[in-house]
Amino acid sequence: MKKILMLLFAMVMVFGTQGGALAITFNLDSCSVDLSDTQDPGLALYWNAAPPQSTELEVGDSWEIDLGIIGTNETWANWDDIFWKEIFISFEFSAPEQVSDGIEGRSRGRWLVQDGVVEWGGPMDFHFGDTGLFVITMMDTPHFPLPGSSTVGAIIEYVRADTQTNPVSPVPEPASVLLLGSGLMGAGAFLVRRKKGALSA
Ligand SMILES: [Ca+2]
Repeated sequence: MKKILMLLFAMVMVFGTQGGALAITFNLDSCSVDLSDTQDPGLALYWNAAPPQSTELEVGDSWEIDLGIIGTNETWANWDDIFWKEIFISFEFSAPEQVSDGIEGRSRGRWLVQDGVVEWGGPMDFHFGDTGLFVITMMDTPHFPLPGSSTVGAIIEYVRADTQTNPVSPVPEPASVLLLGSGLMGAGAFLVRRKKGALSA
């Protein structure tokens, strides 16, 4: 009996530490767009940032988020509006650690179609800790009406864990250990009963 319990304990230790929870928290505290064109000449834009957002991601997960709204109050794209103007979106994360960086973009109005366009560079790598990496890919806004606005979205992909904060042997998930443990205990009880049965036979 003691041997079986030791075996069960060993199995829980070995299997329980594999496939543990590697999810970490991402806190996007703020996201601001630096507009070089808020007045004429150029398509005068405004930016309304979404409130702070947070989620849990495991390596390989993607997080699709709306960062805010970009738009214009101009009613007509004139000649001054059709030239590309630089814009810059900057991100402030408080988790997985204090990271701040940004992505360049550009905007303009189109005279023939009479609409607004926003394009972004990227994808952009965001490093954290020793080896941690997530990537932000901005989604372009190919069209918004004049006057009008469009939601600015992005995809945040958690690419690689940080070995410092997420060591190779993670703490096992309580639920999975409990499940595995109870399954093994059941198997153990079966073995004990069989052994007893064999003795009494
Ligand atoms: Ca203008």
